[in-house]
Amino acid sequence: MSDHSNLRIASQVIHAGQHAEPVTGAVMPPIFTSTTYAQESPGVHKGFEYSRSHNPTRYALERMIACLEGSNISEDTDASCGGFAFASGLAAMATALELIDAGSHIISMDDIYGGSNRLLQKVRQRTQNLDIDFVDLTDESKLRSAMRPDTAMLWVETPTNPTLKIVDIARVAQIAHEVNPKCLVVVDNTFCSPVNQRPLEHGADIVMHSSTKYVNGHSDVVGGILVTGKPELAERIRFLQNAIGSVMGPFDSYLTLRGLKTLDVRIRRHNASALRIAKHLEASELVDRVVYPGLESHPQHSVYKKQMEATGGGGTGMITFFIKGGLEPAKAFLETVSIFTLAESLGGIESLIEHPAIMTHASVPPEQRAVLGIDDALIRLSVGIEDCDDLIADVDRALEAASAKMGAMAG
Ligand code: P1T
Repeated sequence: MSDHSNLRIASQVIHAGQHAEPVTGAVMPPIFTSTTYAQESPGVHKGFEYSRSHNPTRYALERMIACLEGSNISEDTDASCGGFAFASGLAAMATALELIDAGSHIISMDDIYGGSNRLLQKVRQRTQNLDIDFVDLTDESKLRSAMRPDTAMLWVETPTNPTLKIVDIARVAQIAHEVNPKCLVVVDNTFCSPVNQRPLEHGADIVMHSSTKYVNGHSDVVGGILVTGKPELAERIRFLQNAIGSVMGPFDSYLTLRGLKTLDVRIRRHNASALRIAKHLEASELVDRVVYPGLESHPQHSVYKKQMEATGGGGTGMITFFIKGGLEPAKAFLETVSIFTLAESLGGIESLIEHPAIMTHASVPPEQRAVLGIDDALIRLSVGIEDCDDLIADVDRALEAASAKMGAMAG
């Protein structure tokens, strides 16, 4: 296989880690469904024994995402170049958490996906006796006071779900590694994809994705990814992926690889449309506040400029905004849109809209939601790749409905 690490990302998403299938020359990898592989003599085989441990279709996806995230591990060192695919984003996270011992101290970003929060607080605190501190990692002094010499993991999500805070990965990785060089810095890169942000380049040890979102991009596969650029960590993750067994299946691996091939063109459109819509919402007097990395009003806009790629827009297709008047106008907005679908999830080609307090973040304890500002006025948009003028017209209709509701409430 030729080295694709020097290509630009728009070329990498087509070629990275890919080689023609050796028997037939097929350009796209076949979907290898076989669960097991014939051996010539006990223990003598072609590198494939059993499909949980090794699957050629999954390897093709894993090598691709590893290269996109900037892992330099060669195929000779690790069969999937430090990339690992799982049955879901949470399965990837659960496997990453197995890298640390029972009773470990872990610091997590305070604002993270509700399901990630639930896995930490409602499962691993009990089963792994994890000692977890939720910290606002946009404030370095808070991280410095929370870090301990034995802190085993720093869990970063950036931009965060749903309030789109941006954590300076290089700074927090440096601080964590200064206090404990062995602390594993893991970055959930779901809201960006490697086109907009590559955390390994900023000092993270591991990148995680819910590939259900931008990486697959078509809202038809649930999956998760871990990538590391460190061979020793890759060996440990490979062991855990096989030992725990929550692997991505061959059909899902094929679909996700197919989706990845258009990642660069999709992301360009997501970013450009989201920037336009964010500016449009910011100009509306019915909206209290818009949070979007590419807007100068974003509190961490300077970190965005340093760390994320704008890629034709503002660094992501995700927008969060607070509508005036609270829950009733918010509901009117959510019920009126017709191109945006009211649904959980994000990162697909179709536009989605949701209400985090009632939907994706209902599992976050209400006191914590209040501190994070996930209130009834907060609406989250995942801007798809439809014609942006149609999306803006849809937003305008919904704003009118919200305005009518506000008028009725005042009257
Ligand atoms: O749903 P799953 O593939 O298991 O991934 C979980 C996950 C992890 N990390 C982030 C940042 C996420 O956004 C998610 C899933 N999020 C949603 C379903 C959502 O609507 O926010």
